[in-house]
Amino acid sequence: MTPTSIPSVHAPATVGIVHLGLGAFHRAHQAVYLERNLARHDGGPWGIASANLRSNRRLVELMRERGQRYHVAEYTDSETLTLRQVTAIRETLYAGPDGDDLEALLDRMSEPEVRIVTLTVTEKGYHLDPADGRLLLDAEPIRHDIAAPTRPRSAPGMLVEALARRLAAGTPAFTVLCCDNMPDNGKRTRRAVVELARRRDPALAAWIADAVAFPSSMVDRIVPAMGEADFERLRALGVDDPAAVTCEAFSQWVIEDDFPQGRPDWQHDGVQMVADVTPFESMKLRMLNGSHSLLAYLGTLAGIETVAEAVGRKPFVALLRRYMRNEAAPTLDMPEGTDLDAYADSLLARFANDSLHHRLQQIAMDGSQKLPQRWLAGARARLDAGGDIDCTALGVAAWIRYTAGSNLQGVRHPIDDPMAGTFAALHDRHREPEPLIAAFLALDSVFDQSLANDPRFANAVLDAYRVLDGEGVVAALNHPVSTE
Ligand code: CS2
Repeated sequence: MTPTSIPSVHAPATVGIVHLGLGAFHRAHQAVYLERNLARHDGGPWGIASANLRSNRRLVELMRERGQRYHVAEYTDSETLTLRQVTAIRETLYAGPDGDDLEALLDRMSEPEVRIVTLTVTEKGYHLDPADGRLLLDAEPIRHDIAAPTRPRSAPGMLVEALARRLAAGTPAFTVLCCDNMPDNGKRTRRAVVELARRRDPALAAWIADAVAFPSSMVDRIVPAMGEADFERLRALGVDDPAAVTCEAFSQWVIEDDFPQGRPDWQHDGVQMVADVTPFESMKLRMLNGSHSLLAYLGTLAGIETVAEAVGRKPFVALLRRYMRNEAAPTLDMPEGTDLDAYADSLLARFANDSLHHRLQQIAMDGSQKLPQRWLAGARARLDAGGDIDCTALGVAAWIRYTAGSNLQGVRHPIDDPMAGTFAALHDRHREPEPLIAAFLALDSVFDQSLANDPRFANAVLDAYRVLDGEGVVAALNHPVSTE
């Protein structure tokens, strides 16, 4: 394979964006859009300073050691690869409790030149109740940030402290752009920040509510965690870069156009600027992420390791088609001209990209934070319309079985979820399907109780669980539970 190489050639940009969450996704998505922007302008005011708040100090150091230059390997398929050098990230910081860059980060966030703060801190990084979006005042980092607001640990805490400093200095507010997979992600972020600020100073909270814009956005690019085999493949092509990321060629970013302090002209870089991102966000969450989660739990229970391996099996493809056509697409209210069948086809093609080793275990993590927006909101809408929810019910049953910590062959897997302790206790206490399912559905921070108490939903989950646990994944896929 001879990759197409795109070097980074622009003049160094000044920092105008601070990003919280220097993960693989940020480096393969937002930074690539900004790289294009800087290439068009030969530098300019929109370079990025990017920080990790809790983990991966090593990556921060690696980026520094390498002069903040890294590669993004974009695979169309096993034959076609674009290798891009990125230098849009000008500075990396580690502001974890054991790090020393917290002040440097807050200083950066207080500079007048910084006009946008973007975030990819995962769903749980906002410390909001997944079911109803309230700030979790009992969460340890939030309790910490209420007690010691000038030395924050959480992402909302960083935003509140930086905004407080800007207010005190008479510096205009920055715009906050959430890039995590949540519905109404701007509104949710706003809620977290304003509620936390209110604990500190109602006047500060009122200023934030009034002066700070929180546009919502939809982000999309499949960026699996890097494994040794991925680095090895790049080394074989002459790229020895421990900060490299591998991803698919596809990428999409839809942003609500609400940036009172200005923004990059990234509509020329392939970003869709819209008045309302809601339909795009719901489409992506329910169709793409919803399908991903179905594969993650059912696939892992069947002993399958990657997305591409799962969609290489007909019953899984059939399940995804049925789920998308009958349970996700009918709940979406899309702009004129959107072709959801074509979207479903494109998703299946993307999932089949076997150049990506996208591990199901990676997608399976944090289910408690993901299920409400991926499956449960759609299921509620489907039941209200008298429609099917059997694929979703099977997914929920698979998730509950998955949280027992082993697959159907008895192979153990770790449960990476803020509620892992609760799940373990429920599995310990309830050995029979009926009380177990009832106990899980009663978790009101995951399940909207009007859905959990709807017998059509509860019975379908219980039936699916029995088939799955008793007869296996193939039987469950071949005999979908009827919700009639
Ligand atoms: C995945 C997403 O890990 C997950 O939960 O569903 O990271 C997915 O790959 C991205 O949202 C694609 O844009």
